[in-house]
Amino acid sequence: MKNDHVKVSKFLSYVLRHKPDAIGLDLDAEGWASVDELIEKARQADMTLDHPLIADVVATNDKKRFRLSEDQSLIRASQGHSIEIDLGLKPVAPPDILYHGTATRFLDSILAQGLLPQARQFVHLSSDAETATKVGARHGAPVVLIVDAQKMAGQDLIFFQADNGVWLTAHVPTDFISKA
Ligand code: HQG
Repeated sequence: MKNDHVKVSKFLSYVLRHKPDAIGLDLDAEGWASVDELIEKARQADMTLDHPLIADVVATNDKKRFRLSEDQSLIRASQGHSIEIDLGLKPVAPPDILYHGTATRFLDSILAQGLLPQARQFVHLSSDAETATKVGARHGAPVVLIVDAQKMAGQDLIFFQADNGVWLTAHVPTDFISKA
């Protein structure tokens, strides 16, 4: 991503996932904001945005973090929220195995409590170990955990898949976690 795109992506992540109040932005129950209102409220916070820039950031974002409505008038983050919103996702049968990347220093706690969503609404899981390694490395020396998603699904634990492919679940109990 271009430098200015990274800055815009970080700004959008902040206001669409965590703190819309920081710029007085309204999100609806499913996390959508009006693009016009976003542009105006961002301007008041010294962040210059316009429709073509937002469309470009959405289209080229490395993790496809955001989505525009079909008529381009609304925008939301595809996952990663800490605020309470309903993404309106339907439960999906997961692949047999999913991966979670974390930092080695969290291991003892995770192996005692399972994976918790912490500040976010869901535990985030990847379908490949490489992505999980990158996610874990954001927090320190990375370690990849294997989640027995098939066994979880067999016990009626529910999975969702965000628009950008990230797998989401409420909690992964320790029984289903092993080290890669
Ligand atoms: C850890 C990024 C101790 C968990 C990524 C993680 C992802 C525990 C940290 C998305 C624990 C939370 C989410 C327990 C979980 N004890 N630590 N019981 N249970 N943890 O950032 O999964 O770039 O909220 O392992 O790519 O790292 O923002 O979650 O290390 O998709 O789009 O608590 O964020 O995407 O950290 O990352 P995070 P995450 P974006």
